[in-house]
Amino acid sequence: MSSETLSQTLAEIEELKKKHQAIILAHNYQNDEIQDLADFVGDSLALSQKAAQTDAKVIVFCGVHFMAESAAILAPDKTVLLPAPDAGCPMADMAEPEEVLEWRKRYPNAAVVAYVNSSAAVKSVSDYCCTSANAVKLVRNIPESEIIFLPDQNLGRFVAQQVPEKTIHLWPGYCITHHRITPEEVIKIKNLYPQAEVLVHPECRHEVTALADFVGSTSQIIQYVRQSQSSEFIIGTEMGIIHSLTKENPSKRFYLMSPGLICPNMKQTTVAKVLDSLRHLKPVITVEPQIREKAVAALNRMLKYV
Ligand code: CIZ
Ligand code: SF4
Repeated sequence: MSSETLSQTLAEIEELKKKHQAIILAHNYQNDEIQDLADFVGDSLALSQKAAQTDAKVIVFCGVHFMAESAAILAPDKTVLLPAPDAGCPMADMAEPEEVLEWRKRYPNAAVVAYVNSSAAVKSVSDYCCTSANAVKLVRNIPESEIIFLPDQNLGRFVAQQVPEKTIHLWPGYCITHHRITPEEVIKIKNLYPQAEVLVHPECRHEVTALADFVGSTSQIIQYVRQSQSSEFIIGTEMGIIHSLTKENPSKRFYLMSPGLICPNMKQTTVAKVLDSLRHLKPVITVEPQIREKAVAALNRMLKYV
């Protein structure tokens, strides 16, 4: 898109936002230009909460499908649009509600903790939801001592290390983007930038998180950098986060841990698709009322313990 076309498109987006009382929410992993045009940038829970609290009638959710579903669960009276309707999450697809029910039979005393990266249907057959920012705290605080953690085995393993007093059954899912990083890559980049602090997401493998100075969600990594005295950081999560980090900390330097840290689904949202979704008020993401009711209960149970 030429810069003239881009500014025309942005002007039209602004006009349509006013006309439809819409706000644009973008995940930390979105393309830079999407983060720049958004009203709020954040992690999936913060964005869903924003969706629930805002006076806007239309939410344009720049992210992947399960995130727009979470917004629809928490803001059922609003129209939630997902400009990139094919943007799914391969990890969320690694758990189906029928399988969860089978695991429940296998471990009848276990509580099911579902990472937000799961479908509304999976959340509806789970006891609690969690995010990567609060998974450890939630698992530690809930009364149950036996837990089925799904779908991310890496986040589950990280939680199990921090909460050794509980028995955690790990679902075999993983994020194709984070799971790909190898410890060899981390060692190589650490040798290149020996002064840098290493910050990684808990969706990375255990062998990778073991080499980090800090393990946290996107919001926690952003907060860590804000407070740190260091001037260089190696970042082990999806590359989109570098945009906010650089904007907020122009004098600090950021090195992406691996060139493979790119989520193709997150990158499906474009400025043209945002415009299109506001023009046609489509595609709308909805959640069936029976599923929504149970999923919202799992989300609310999370809020009680974190
Ligand atoms: O919950 C989110 O937004 C995800 C998927 C990652 C993170 O760490 O924020
Ligand atoms: Fe899913 Fe991984 Fe992409 Fe997040 S980064 S949306 S977990 S595939």
